[in-house]
Amino acid sequence: GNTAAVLAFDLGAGSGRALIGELREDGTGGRRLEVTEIHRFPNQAVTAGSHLHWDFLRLLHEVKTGIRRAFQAGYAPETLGIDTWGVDFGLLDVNGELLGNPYHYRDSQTDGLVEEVGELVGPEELYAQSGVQFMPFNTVYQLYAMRKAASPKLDAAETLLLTPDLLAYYLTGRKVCEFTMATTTGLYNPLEESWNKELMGRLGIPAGMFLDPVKPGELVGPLTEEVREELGVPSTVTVVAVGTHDTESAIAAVPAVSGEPFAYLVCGTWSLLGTELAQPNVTPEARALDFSNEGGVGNTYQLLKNIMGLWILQECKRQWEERGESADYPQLVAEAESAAPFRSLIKPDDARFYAPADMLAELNAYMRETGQPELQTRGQMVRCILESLALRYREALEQTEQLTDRRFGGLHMVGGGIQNELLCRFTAGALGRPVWGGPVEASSIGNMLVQLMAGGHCASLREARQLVADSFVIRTYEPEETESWERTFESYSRL
Ligand code: ADP
Ligand code: LRH
Repeated sequence: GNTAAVLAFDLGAGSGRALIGELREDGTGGRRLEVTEIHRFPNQAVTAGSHLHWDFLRLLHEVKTGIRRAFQAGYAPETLGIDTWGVDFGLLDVNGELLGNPYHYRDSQTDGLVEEVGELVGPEELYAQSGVQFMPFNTVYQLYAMRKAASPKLDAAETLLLTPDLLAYYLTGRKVCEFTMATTTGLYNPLEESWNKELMGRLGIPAGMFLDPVKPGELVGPLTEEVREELGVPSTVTVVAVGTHDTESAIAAVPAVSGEPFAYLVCGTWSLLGTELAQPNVTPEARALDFSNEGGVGNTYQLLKNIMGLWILQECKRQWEERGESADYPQLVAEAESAAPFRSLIKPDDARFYAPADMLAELNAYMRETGQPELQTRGQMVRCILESLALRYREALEQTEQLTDRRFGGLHMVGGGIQNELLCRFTAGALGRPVWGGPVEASSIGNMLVQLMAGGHCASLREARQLVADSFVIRTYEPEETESWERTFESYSRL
């Protein structure tokens, strides 16, 4: 059919949202996707004892609230889909009950485990069998941490469900493992297209709790009767396993329609920069540059670099607000814009910025250690973060080109971070190439696109991306000040 309504839930590390997507005929033979936000909620991590957790039940509650509101507002979505951040999971016991509260990926239980597992298994082997960048939060390290702590939950677990699948389970009663999330674990072998049971055996991770992955677009099922009664909604809505990893949903919504290879940056809490491939690239070159191969929508693999991203700025903002200062994003960006350019730089991926207790102090410790002037004002700090990210994007784009023998004419930027137009401008300058910004709600939109494909409303990923290009304003940023950026890139590279 040519018209349809779908409901997307997109849960990021900082906030979650529910959006309705309506496919409409535009009166001239074309179609448009119209998007309306119906619910938005914070996602706040909670420290309990010595661990950092997600507030999973609260998130389930907010998802249910979103479903209720959609129907109350008069929409009748055919399907709904849920995408979330990567790597995290819950464990279910034999009765299908959740064993404890899911851990937050920034929990310190995985400190030092990249090195430890590397020594046990060999980094070459680990990379060749997973194609995943060595990040402390990868599911493999979280499960190994639980084994080392002799967690009884591991032995009691019958099924492991990654976060979006866990939410879908409590809505439908059906347990599935969606492919794009499976590839973030470090335990899935993309070349063999199967779970790496041998690795699980070596690390003491129970192999029996993993379900065979299903591809994006598979139907999970209708809402359970309990959920329908609780929310007062009809039985017509079906849950679809979309590209349940938010990054993959966002990439599905990149409005690249030329048919040529393209580069993208999914810009949110994290910055994911890369390009789309038909097959994973697990060569020693890709390992040396520490790139990930993440399973994507539409039989793709995404060769991408996970960059620390706007997390650094989020943490500064949180600290300023905790001190009682007003610090909304437009204000911080304006202060950065009035600060002097190219004063101080950081390497954003330095492990010290991953989970410091005091980000502001960490930034200045970095300045002292690298012989740069300390950051005295908020504007200087924000400017330093944004300029450094832009330079890091250039480095990662060049590495992507090196690994793929491709040359990109510009960079597509999507996600919440592109509301920061200064960052888009800086990125165009640092690259010396245009940046195409949009859409902001890329994960939700990509989530909708897979639902539309599952419902027979869109024939292919290519057609779906054309729909994005036809429906949303994409803003072009031409490079400015390229000579200064070029010089600064040299200083950055010497850091
Ligand atoms: P997540 O990865 O949590 O899903 P989002 O895609 O929602 O993240 O993007 C969140 C980021 O977007 C924030 O860290 C912030 O830097 C940026 N951002 C959000 N709103 C604004 C705004 N009004 N102006 C500038 N930047 C913004
Ligand atoms: C971005 C993201 C990213 C990583 C991280 C844990 O939201 O999904 O791709 O996996 O979160």
